[in-house]
Amino acid sequence: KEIIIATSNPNKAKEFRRIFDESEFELKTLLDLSDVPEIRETGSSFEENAKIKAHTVMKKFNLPTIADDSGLEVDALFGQPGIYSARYAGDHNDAANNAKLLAELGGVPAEKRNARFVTTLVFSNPKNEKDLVVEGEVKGQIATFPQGDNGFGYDPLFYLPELGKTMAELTLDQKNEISHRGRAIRKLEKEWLDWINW
Ligand code: ITT
Repeated sequence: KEIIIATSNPNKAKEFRRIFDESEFELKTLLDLSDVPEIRETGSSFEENAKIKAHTVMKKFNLPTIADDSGLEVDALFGQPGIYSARYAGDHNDAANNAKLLAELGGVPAEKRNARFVTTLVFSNPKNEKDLVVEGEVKGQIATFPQGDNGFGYDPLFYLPELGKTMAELTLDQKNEISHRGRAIRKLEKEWLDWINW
């Protein structure tokens, strides 16, 4: 059974693949497909953007399609960068995004650096009229300097107090166990059995 993950982000793709490693599903991402239509993330929420990605890709390839729209919400920045997480500092550049985040939080003390990662997944299937939508989150704090080489995006700055580590110091499996994305994917797996018409 083929499922498309409507992402061009190789790191998201890796996290999805690990969870579906031993399943009956064959995952394809936008990195594996040609003639991928242009996708414009013009929505004003994670859900709207995930729907745009899922619908654009599902209509083109006529296969069950999951889209992930995700980001970082920082309390002291009133929820920013939020849906603009990928392009916070201009273009899609993790190092520049992290530098900007640290600058914006300059002087903010540890107890006011709370944040969450959030993922909204939209699963759209040609044979189902409605989408399946789930969300996953993980809470943490923004560190004052980056640590760790794993993961991507804001992971080196996302500190998990219970583990005493940043997300970038976790292995792929450890990240998937606690992350917004891992949680959302497992929720989706539970719900889709009652929903999907293959
Ligand atoms: P696709 O739209 O092709 O899936 P994208 O990277 O543009 O890829 P988003 O629009 O959902 O995806 O932006 C998500 C951004 O949020 C991502 O680029 C990171 O900056 C950040 N982000 C999301 N999940 C993250 C994670 O698990 N760890 C670190 N940063 C994350």
